[in-house]
Amino acid sequence: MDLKPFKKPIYITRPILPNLQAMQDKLKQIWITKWLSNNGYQHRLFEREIQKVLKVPCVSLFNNGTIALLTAVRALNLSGEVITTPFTFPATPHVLSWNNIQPVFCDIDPVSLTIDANKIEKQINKKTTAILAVHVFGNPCNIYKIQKIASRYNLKVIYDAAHAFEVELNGIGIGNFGDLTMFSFHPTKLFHTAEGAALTGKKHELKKKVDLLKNFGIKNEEEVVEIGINGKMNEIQAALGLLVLKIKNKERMKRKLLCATYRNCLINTEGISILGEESNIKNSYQYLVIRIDQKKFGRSRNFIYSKLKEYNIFTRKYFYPLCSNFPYYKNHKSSGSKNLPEATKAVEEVLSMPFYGELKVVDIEKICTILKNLKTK
Ligand code: T4K
Repeated sequence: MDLKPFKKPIYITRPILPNLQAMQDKLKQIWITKWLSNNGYQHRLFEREIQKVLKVPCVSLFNNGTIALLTAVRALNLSGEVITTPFTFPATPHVLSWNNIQPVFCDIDPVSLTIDANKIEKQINKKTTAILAVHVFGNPCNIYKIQKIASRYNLKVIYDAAHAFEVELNGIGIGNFGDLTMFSFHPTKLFHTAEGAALTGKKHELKKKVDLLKNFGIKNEEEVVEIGINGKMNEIQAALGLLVLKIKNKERMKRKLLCATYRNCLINTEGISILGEESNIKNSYQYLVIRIDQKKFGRSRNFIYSKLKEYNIFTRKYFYPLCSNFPYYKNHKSSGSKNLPEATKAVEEVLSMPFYGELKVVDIEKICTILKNLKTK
């Protein structure tokens, strides 16, 4: 096998794009109507389609995932403290701080890397109003245990499902759990609308409130009933979403094959494991994440990350550094590494590998061979 550096950079991901002519046809429709935003035809159509795909009772579309989360926090009237994970994208704790809420960091489960439900209760106090958990890399949280705790202490639950598009647990869409769930449609996601997102839930009254909040709180021309924001998805995003929906299954199938290739190539490599696939969970095929045990592999994650760059392979250290180590969070008592031993360990060991349908099986085989050759003998 030719192990020279790749000629073109290999990124962690590339967005899928519909046929350009199909998009031009959509744009033509939009041009004719001159309706570009504010719950137009494409938006209404796309919202209905997404509801079916995610198998949820209620959906509200948004301009991006961060604004959707920000709105979820408002819609549920959260205040005081919210328990969350440090092993996530900055958006997760930031939406709490932007709402003047203290994020309280809880350790993660060493296998799923989601919040450790067994460690949540000890962080609850009088100020706690909710749990904001992340289905990180598409791995579902321990939702039944989290729901039990939330019911016992009368807490709200928000799920950040930015990575969990179409994930199902025993056939149930992941957006049916908790009070509200956010799905991101950023171009780094398997399914995307260039920028965009959805909030899902079960209660129609709550959807009404979310829809008001994402539109400045405007009820009608005479009444503004909430302190809202502009979170609306526009017609071009919605039109793109309708077209990307048609090609996302093909991308899923390609990624399934690439995932199997990574597994076959790395299965016997001591010190490298791939984050799990479970039979009762429909996989999002969003990320392909490996974990490197430095003692067994002989090399650190950081060494591998840097070395792969020399081959034009651009992996990502998601989610390094832990959010609890950001300057404005690090002095909180929940941020100490003693409180977060598993997160502190995982964040030094995980690496997100190139994973998108444009890659060929031979590319993955080459990436894995280069990786395996880095092992100390
Ligand atoms: N919660 C969680 C758990 C999240 O992971 C995220 C976002 C959010 C909340 C917030 O949702 P949004 O507000 O974004 O909807 C990216 C994304 O910007 C971000 O959406 C995502 N998570 C995060 C995990 O990844 P970066 O800074 O790593 O992306 P960037 O620009 O370095 O792109 C990575 C690679 O993707 C590039 O090297 C090449 C490729 N790429 C990227 C873009 C933007 C393309 O090929 N085309 C593109 O248009 O954050």
